Amino acid sequence: MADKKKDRNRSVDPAVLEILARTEDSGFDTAYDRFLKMQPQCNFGEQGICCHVCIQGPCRITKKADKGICGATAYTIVARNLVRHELGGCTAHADHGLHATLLAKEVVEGRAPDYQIKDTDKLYAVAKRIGVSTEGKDDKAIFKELVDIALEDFSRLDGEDSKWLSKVIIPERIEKFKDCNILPSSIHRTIAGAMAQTHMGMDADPVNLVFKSLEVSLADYIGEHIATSLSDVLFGTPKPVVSEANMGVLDPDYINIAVHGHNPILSEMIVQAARDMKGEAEAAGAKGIKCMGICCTGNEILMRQGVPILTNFASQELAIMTGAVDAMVVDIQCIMPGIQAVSECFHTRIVTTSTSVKIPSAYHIEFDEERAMEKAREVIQIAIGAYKERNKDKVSIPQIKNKVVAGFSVEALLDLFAAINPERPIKVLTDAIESGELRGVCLLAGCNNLKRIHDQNHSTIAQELARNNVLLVATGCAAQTYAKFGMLNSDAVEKYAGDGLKAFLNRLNEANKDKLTEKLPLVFHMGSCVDNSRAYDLMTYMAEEMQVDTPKVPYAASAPEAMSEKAIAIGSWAVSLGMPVHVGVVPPIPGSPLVDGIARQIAQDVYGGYFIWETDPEESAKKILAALDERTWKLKVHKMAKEQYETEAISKTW
Ligand code: NFS
Ligand code: SF4
Repeated sequence: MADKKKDRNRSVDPAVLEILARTEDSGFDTAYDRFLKMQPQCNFGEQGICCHVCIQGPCRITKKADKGICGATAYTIVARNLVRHELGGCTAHADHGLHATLLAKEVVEGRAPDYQIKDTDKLYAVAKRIGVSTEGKDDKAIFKELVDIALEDFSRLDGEDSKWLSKVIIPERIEKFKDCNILPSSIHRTIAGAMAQTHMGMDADPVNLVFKSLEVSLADYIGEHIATSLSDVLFGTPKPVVSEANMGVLDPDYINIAVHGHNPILSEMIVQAARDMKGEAEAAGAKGIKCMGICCTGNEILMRQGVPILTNFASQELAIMTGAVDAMVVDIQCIMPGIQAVSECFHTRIVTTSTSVKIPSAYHIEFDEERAMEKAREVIQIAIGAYKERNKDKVSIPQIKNKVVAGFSVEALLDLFAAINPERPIKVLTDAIESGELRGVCLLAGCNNLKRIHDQNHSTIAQELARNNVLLVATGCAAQTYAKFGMLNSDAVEKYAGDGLKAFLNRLNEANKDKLTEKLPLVFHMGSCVDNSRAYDLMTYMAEEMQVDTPKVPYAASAPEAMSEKAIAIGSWAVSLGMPVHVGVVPPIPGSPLVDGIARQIAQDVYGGYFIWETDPEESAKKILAALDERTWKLKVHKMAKEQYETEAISKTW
């Protein structure tokens, strides 16, 4: 059936297409197959007007029944579902951030001997930002104070404002959040309050619920910022690094271990243990052990260790279908349960490691920070055992991989800029925007979603924006698309960048030529999804340099193929922190025109940021460009007025 084939081939990744093509009728059960079986998907769910908050439901809003059994209308149901989606995202990031904080506590207390403070520069920088004095204290004492502040930000119950948030965003934003009463006190307090507020028979006011959703999103931001900051101290702040990406990184002569999930606490140890256990691998007949990443833990170890990217979210099962993955070691989040069934057709072992992520029939090695290296070695032993059972006849690896230059933390970017302007590095970027060389900055973030053709929105939107001289930063599975597609290297600059972007990057290349081993890429990979906090730090520094509130900065975000609840939480904080946020998959909101209107229009009046829903990639790029141009144009007008009339024409606040 030609049509079925066309639909099943929902990807523009050539490696994925190759695997899909040769498994057309072999009965594999992958996301690409299940997506087809799932059609048509329920329209009530898609619109957000299905409620099952209580078990009188599910209640669906129809022409005949315009209220749920309790009397909840579409706007209540949509807004309440939105809060609950964001809670899903916020709790995931909070758990991740808390895990990093608790590990940091163990390090300080000497209970996690395999980890240490790796980056003292970052420790000092975070301490300075959060307001911890470093005078006369040793590193552990400083780290302890930071950990205490972070723990308090998770657990405070006395209603005091979040300390972490108030230190990392500009004061104008904090005032704004206080005005609207959405400044979180602590992450767990916000989560509990929001969950209670969405219980049956609680809040029915859509505006009040939307404000709560924004408070939840800010709690999400705190969790992310803590996760990134403490991970950098523990594992190092990323610097430019060269690697490669896509299925061709699998090597039939090696034991191949895919690490999948989100948590560097595990993957860092696996990578280290794999290096140490080369001898065992050779004894089993392999040339050694190769680690490679899927999803955000892959981004973490790419950024810090140069470990290659195997694939991104949508195609995680297909990686196993190469027959060359000996073990897929997973921690938390974005792990499709479907990997287990696929793995059973091969010798591949799925190893779960977190007490909150278990998959029936998979191996489970409970990770333990106090015995981290020992546990990592146990996991690798499983991979070595599996390798001995690998069936060579089943191995078929698409010979596709591309060179990747990644590792662009904000610190790394500022370091590049400092080669041109050592006193005020960020001015290199803001000047390029003010002069019109660049049209702005866009953060390309987020997942894959089978509702779209896998990787198509990601790649097309980035190419269009680059052609139009937008500086691109990327995180999450979006960044992995660019890695796989050869868009994280300098060849891509030649191919896709407009003249302004080319000139900007060349100037940086020239100024840093003694330092860089590779020319700069088209898209700057900033890390995992929690590292969207890096992307907002960059916007904050730009706002400080330009002396404006963040909504005036020509900086947009796009989640071209958003899927997870985490993406919804991220999109919402990006809006409340002042970004125009494009989403390439319409979230379940349009069932209430009122809530939809708040998200797309009213949010702008209040916060300066707003959502843009657009599924077509070319149209998406146009809308993002228009959003950036509006801001650059306003900045120009204000600047002219200021010069002409010597007035403070540009107000600092939104
Ligand atoms: Ni972000 Fe990363 Fe990927 Fe989406 Fe999942 S891996 S945390 S949620 S799917 S980008
Ligand atoms: Fe239906 Fe109201 Fe219960 Fe929701 S809370 S399921 S709308 S009765």
